Amino acid sequence: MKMGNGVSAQSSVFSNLPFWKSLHITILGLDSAGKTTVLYRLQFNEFVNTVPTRGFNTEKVKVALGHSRTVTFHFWDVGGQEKLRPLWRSYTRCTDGIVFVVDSVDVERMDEAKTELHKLAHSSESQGVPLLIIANKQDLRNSMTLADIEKMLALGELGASTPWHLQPSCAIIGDGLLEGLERLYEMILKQEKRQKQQKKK
Ligand code: G3D
Ligand code: MG
Repeated sequence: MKMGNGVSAQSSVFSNLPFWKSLHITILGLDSAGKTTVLYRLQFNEFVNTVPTRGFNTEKVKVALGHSRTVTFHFWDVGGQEKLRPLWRSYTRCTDGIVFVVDSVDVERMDEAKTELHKLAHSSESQGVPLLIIANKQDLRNSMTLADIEKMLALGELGASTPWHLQPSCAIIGDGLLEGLERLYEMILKQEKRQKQQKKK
């Protein structure tokens, strides 16, 4: 059997998620937003000192979500420096969900983050892929509120075909991360169901 076509066959049984099912999740965002901190916080459940990501980091992490479900997430943390952003497309081609990390303190670059986020949501590769937007660094005194971030990122303009959730977090201590993943997981299940129903029509 050829492997390449396995994805669509698997997603048809997605609602009864088998225990071995692993979700492909891409972590994106501007450089220094906290992507690598999020990844290693989830992986080791502790704070790890990070260095700027040149290529990408990848980890498989088993995460215990609510209702005693364990889901394996295969995370791809891609560098966010401007020269690396064209690479994002190749990671989002077959992703089940996208985690987009923003620095809640970086007012100056919020507009740049918005541009990249909307580019991503409208690219053909990631059309309809659920988005978990992490408002990171909420521990800092001068962090923007969720309402401000929602407005500055123009999340309301993402369009009906892209499910999204905005999650406040502090990646250094891990606050909000599991909650966010839980929401992402639910959005992925919903989207799969919706796509299955559309195919039947
Ligand atoms: P990136 O992978 O998106 O480029 P990193 O970002 O994970 O490398 O993080 C960039 C810097 O932000 C790091 O600090 C990291 O410790 C810090 N950071 C990440 N998450 C949080 C958070 O929730 N709160 C605070 N206060 N800082 C955070 P350095 O000093 O190493 O640049
Ligand atoms: Mg990094």
